[in-house]
Amino acid sequence: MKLQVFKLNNSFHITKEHSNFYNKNGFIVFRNAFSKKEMRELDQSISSFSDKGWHNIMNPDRAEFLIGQSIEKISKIKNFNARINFIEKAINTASFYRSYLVSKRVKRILEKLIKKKFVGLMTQVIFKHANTKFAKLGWVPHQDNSYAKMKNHSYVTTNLFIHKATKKNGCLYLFPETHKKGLVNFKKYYSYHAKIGQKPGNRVDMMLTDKNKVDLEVQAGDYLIMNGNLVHGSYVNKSKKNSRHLLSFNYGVKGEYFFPGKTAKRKAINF
Ligand SMILES: O=C(O)CCC(=O)C(=O)O
Ligand SMILES: [Fe+2]
Repeated sequence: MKLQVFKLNNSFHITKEHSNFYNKNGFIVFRNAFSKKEMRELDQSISSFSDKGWHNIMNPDRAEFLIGQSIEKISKIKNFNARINFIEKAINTASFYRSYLVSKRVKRILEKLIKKKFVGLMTQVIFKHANTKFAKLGWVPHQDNSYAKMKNHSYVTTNLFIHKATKKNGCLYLFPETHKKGLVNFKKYYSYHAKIGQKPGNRVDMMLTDKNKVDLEVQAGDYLIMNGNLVHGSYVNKSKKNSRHLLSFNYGVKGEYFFPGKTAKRKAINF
């Protein structure tokens, strides 16, 4: 199946057609939701916290996570002032990321599209930086809700694409309409903690065919909104020159129970 993307106008007007597409397919991609400049700024601010292999960064909107994932880096900064400056940068970067997680724009899009009130739960940067160890991880078909375990389609993943993504540089692939099955059985496996040579993701116990698969070849600034029960995965980045960074911002219907998770430590953040 070919990917259909929807253009958003400047006032982020969500139509019945958008809601119908989302409800039927379990996802929607909006073009122009974010500017290339915004994507560059988000990317630049997080790059100070990447490690040598460009491992994912969990919850960049929380200073304690940015600092906790940079301990090695911080311990190498011998100069006192430089160390304090680094921590100050972590605090500023976290609030910059938080401002996107709970932005008016996201609130408007989610509430109009899904007609529910939401809270922010977690964020993650997934790099697949060209020619690095972690570029070689491709996620097996999984449902993001296998981690949060929310009822009634209450878990929603959104992805902001920092870079143009293609099959070659590790784009996502989706199986439209699979969200209709709800949360299915799966084989528990590593995700954030996956090591080189492993295939991250809680693989779904479901028959899937390539015929029903959509490759999510997108532009920088595109915005994916996906039902937490939609089955998806991703390719490895084989490109020698094109990195594929994305920001994953995740939400839950306000007031509904979610599983916090040992690593993600989801918590309700009000808009
Ligand atoms: O960034 C990717 O390639 C896929 C990541 C993903 O699906 C996830 O973290 O749940
Ligand atoms: Fe996922």
